[in-house]
Amino acid sequence: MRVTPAPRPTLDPSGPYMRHPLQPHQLLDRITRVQDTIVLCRLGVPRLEADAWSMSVDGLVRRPLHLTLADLKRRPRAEITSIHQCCGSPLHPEVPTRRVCNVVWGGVTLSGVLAECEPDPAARFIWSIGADHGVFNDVSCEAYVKDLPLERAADDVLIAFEMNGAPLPPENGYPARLVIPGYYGTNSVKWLSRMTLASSRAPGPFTTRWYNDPVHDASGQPTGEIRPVRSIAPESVIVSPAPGQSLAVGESIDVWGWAWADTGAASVEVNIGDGDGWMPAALEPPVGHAWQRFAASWRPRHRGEHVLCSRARSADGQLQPASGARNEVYRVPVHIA
Ligand SMILES: Nc1nc2c(c(=O)[nH]1)N[C@H]1C(S)=C(S)[C@@H](COP(=O)(O)O)O[C@H]1N2
Ligand SMILES: [Mo]
Repeated sequence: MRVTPAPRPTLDPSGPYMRHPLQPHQLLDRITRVQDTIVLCRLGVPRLEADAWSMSVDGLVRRPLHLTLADLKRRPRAEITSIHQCCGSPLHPEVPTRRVCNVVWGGVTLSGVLAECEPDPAARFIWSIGADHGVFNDVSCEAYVKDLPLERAADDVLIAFEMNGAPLPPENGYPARLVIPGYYGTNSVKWLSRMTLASSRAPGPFTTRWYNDPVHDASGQPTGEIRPVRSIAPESVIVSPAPGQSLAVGESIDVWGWAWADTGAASVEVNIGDGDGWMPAALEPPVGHAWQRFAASWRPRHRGEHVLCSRARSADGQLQPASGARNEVYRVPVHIA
């Protein structure tokens, strides 16, 4: 099955493009402003005109669909608030990048669109094909393609055309993109041109070559198997205090930040580097896939340099690791005067 979109749009810029992300201490807003959201374009930014754009839904379906932006907007509008996180470079999957934001997405549910197409029982994956094309890491790509297991196409997965109530900016996928709350951003294909239902995983470097993690057994040894980078692992960042901040000994300080995980964060502990070890933080309950605020109060007793950090545990029991992973603990050095 060919996955080439036609005709090919102009890319501006062409080639990898990203926006420098906010640092954790800049994540002060619960909902990230659109201009501050992360931007990751592996091949470039297609410049699409809404009037000329449409997407098809085809493959193993009884009724293929052809949807314009007006068609999408005529359907019941759905809205979800969700963390949106890049897993980092597919060439360096263990390096933490902390490219994350929390966004309100508006659009239509993928499940509603799928119900209209009447999928064949043999369909197991939804291939999503973007309008971008080009070269990444010396590999030529006809299009950016990802696949989603059909069982994850629950009611919170959107074909989104809005971010925080406004049309998507070109770099975030205008006119329409996929949004899979709780999955790393790489799965949420921008500039959708086609969705194809298939019985197998999609071919292409972004599914078969990059974005696959080695699986480890209970003792930490690699099993030789790989797992697609999908579900977001538990993570937390301290927003305040900021790195390098000077604090007064004996004064009460509110250590706060955000925690998240695909299954929701169940608990957060903070370590204030004052010899007290890990202590529990107060944590908001999970709501959908939005990030959750945590806070702990601390009265520094010793002058000098301290390193603060936090670690989240997900509802399915995974603990944010100290090192060696994209979700490793984030450390905040502070000075106590
Ligand atoms: N078509 C297409 N979709 C894409 C990408 C891309 O390069 N092309 N990048 C992916 C990656 S790696 C991430 S992290 C998110 C980023 O979405 P954003 O730029 O809107 O934040 O989009 C994903 N969807
Ligand atoms: Mo990404």
